Amino acid sequence: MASEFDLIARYFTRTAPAGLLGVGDDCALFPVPPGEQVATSTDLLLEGRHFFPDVDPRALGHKALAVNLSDLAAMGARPIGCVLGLALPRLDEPWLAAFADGFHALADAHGCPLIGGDTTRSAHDLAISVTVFGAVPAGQALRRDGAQAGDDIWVSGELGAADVAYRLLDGQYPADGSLLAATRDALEWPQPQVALGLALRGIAHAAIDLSDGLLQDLGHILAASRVGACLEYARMPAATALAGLDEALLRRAVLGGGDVYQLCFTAPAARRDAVAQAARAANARVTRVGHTLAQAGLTVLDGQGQPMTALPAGFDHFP
Ligand code: TPP
Repeated sequence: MASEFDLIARYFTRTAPAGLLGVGDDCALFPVPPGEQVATSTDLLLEGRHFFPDVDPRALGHKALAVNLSDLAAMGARPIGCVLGLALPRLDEPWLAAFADGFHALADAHGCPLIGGDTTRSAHDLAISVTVFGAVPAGQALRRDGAQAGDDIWVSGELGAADVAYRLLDGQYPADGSLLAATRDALEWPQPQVALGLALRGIAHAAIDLSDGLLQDLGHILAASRVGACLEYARMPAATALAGLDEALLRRAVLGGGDVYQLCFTAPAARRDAVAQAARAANARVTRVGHTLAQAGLTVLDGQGQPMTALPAGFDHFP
């Protein structure tokens, strides 16, 4: 029978990069370059609420870190390292090995080594908590409160696929194997836009990731920055896989669908070329979807230029 220490040694201990003290002591240690601030964020993932019990453990390991790296991306912070808390209802070593593989692969890809954490047995469902640490030059973080009236509003990547995959797996939509195959990676293998966040430092006025859906998350930027916005639905980068979807469901997925680890950001209209260049450098797709206004409120224009009514609400744990 493996002890907690065996499990940690087997699956979660890697040689820490030079200059860091990783797994093994009571605390991890990492240096912060002079003139930089630490950016930190934590996300809890619960079975049944954030993921289905039968999800591929490799994908789950990837996503547990990805949703946290996405928060660093939204702030324009460079990853330093992460810690992992695991509450395991049972000991299933093949499951744990696959989970650790998915986690470490993304950690390696982003230079964000696992430097500590805690593993316990749980009498309840599986719970995963990841905390990331990043660094950003003092005063240069992308925040929610920096948008100015007249800014362009941009989103990265495509919208809507994760919401559709979730509703298919949840049985809210009739089974559709080809639609699920075309949308599932967006839900289970999100790619955090860390390089884009870094490239947007000094260009974007404000940024956020779209974990709770475009309208809700953009709403946070607008509230913090005390501005309003007008979006054009026809400009939205709806995922190509959703081409045949019913129009009302498509709107809900694109405007309200959560679990999208892409960025929404604002930038001055005079910096469009700089935004395009940043996106190229980061190998990211960006789309201009509207602009901010001095007057509070959020309007979405339909294809005919008319304000849409009954806008979707976005994701809420306590609806
Ligand atoms: N139920 C399951 C089983 N899987 C899902 N992916 C969802 C529901 C949908 N869902 C879960 S969390 C979430 C969504 C859309 C949004 C993000 O979660 P949250 O805990 O609010 O992350 P944060 O915004 O704090 O980063």
